[in-house]
Amino acid sequence: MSFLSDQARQTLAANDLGHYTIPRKMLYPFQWNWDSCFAALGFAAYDEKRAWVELDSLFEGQWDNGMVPHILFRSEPATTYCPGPDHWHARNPAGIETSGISNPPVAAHVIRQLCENTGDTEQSRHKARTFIPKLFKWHQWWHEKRDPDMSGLVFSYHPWETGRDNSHDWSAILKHIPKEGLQPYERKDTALIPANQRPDQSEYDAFMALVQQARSLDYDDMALYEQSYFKVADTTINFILSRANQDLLWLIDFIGGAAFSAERKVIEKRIALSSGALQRLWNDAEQAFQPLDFSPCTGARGRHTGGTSSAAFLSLFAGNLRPDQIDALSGLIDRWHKTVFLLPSYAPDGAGFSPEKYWMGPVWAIMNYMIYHGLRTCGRHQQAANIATDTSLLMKKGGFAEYYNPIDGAPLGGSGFSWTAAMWLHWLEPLQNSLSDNEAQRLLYKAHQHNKS
Ligand code: 9WN
Repeated sequence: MSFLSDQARQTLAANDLGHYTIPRKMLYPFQWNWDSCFAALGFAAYDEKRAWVELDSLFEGQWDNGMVPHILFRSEPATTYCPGPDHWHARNPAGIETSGISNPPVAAHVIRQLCENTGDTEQSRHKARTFIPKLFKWHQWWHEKRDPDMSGLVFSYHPWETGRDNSHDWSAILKHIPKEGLQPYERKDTALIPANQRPDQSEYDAFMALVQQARSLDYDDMALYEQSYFKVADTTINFILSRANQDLLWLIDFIGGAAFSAERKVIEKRIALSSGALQRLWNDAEQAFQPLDFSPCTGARGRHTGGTSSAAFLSLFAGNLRPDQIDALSGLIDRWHKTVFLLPSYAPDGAGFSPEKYWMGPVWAIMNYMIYHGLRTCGRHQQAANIATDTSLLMKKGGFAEYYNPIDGAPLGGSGFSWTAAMWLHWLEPLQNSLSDNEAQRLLYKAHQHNKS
C-alpha cells in the first residue's frame, strides 16, 4: 500500500466514531450529511461493510417529511462547534438531534457507486432495496416541499444547505439579511482556523440570523417558502439532485425494477421536468450556469446571482447539456487552468475571488471528483485528467486538507479531513498509473506559468 493510501486510511480511522464519521475532530465534531456520503466512498475502497454502516447511520437522521438533515448531532458535546443542537432545537422522530436544513443529495450517487463496485451480489441488491424507498422519500421532499409550484427547480433557505457557505454567489444576499434581534452566539471556528480562511463575521451573523429565523418558523416548509430571508435556486443542489434522480433510476433497474415501478414513473417525470427547468440557471450573457436569487430582502425576483463558481460545472455531472454549453464550460476551464490549480471554487479572473477564503476560491476535492466524472461523460478526457492530476498533486504536497489555495497549492482549513482522504482512496489512488505522465507535464506547465508571472 502506498504511503498516501495508508495516511488516508489513518485519517478516516481518526475521524471514525464507530458507526459514523465526523469531517474533522474539534472543527466539525458531528456527522455531516454529504461529508458522510463521501466518507463512505473512502471506506468502500477497503471495507465495504463499514461503508454501508456509514450510510445506514446517516439515514437514521431522516425526518418524517423525508428530509435528511445536514448535521446529525449524535453524542459529542458541542463545545468546539457553533451552532450546536441548542441553536437548532430540532430532533427527528427517532430522537436524534439534528440541524433543520438539508445538504446536497449525493447519497444516491454514492450508493450506486457502492453497488457498481461490488457488482450483482445478494448484499448489494439487499442494500439497494433498503435504500431506494429512503432515497425516494428524500428526493420527494425536495421536489414537493422545496418546489411547491412544481417549477422543476428546488429552493434552498440557507447557504449551509448548498454546502458552499460563503461563496461569492451569496455575498449580495447575505448583506441584506436582517440581523436585528440576533441572539448572542460564540463562534468557535476562528479559534481553530485562521480567520482569513473562514467566512467573515458579517457573513456568520447572517448564517446565524437564518438559523434563528428557520427555528422560529418551526422549520415549516411552507412558512420558509413564503418568508425565508434567503431563497435561492442553487446550482449545487439542483444539479446534484438531477444526477441523484438518474442514479436512483439506475438502482431501481439494478434490482430488477418491478417492485418500484410506480416510483420509477414519478422519477422519470421529475427528470423530464427538471431537465427543462435547469436551463433557467444558464446565464447566456456570461455563458455559465449560475444560481437564481429569489430572496425577498434583495428583491432580485429570480435574477442570476452574477459571477461563476465551480458549481457551474456540476451541470456536467447532471448531464443533458447542449453542445454549445459544454464548449463554453470547457473553454472556461481552459481559461482558468492557465493560472491556477484546478478547479478554484470561484472564477479566478472575476470579482469575489479570494484564494484562501473558503468557498471564494480554494479548491475542494469533492467538487473536483464530481466535475471529473461530468467531463468524462462529455468526452472531455484531457480536462478530466488535468483536474484529477491537480487534485492528486495538491494532496501529495499538502496532505488531506479541507481545501487548497489554487495559486500556490497550500493546504488550508482543517487538516486530516475525512472527505479529502476518501477522495484519494476512492478516486485518485486507482488512477495513479494513468496520471503519472500528465503529472510531470502539469508540474512543468505550472513552473513555467509561475516563472512568467
Ligand atoms: C457548515 C463539514 C462542512 C461541509 C461544508 C463546508 C463546511 C460548515 C461550517 O463544513 O460547512 O455546514 O461550519 O463551515 O462548507 O460544505 O459539509 O465539512
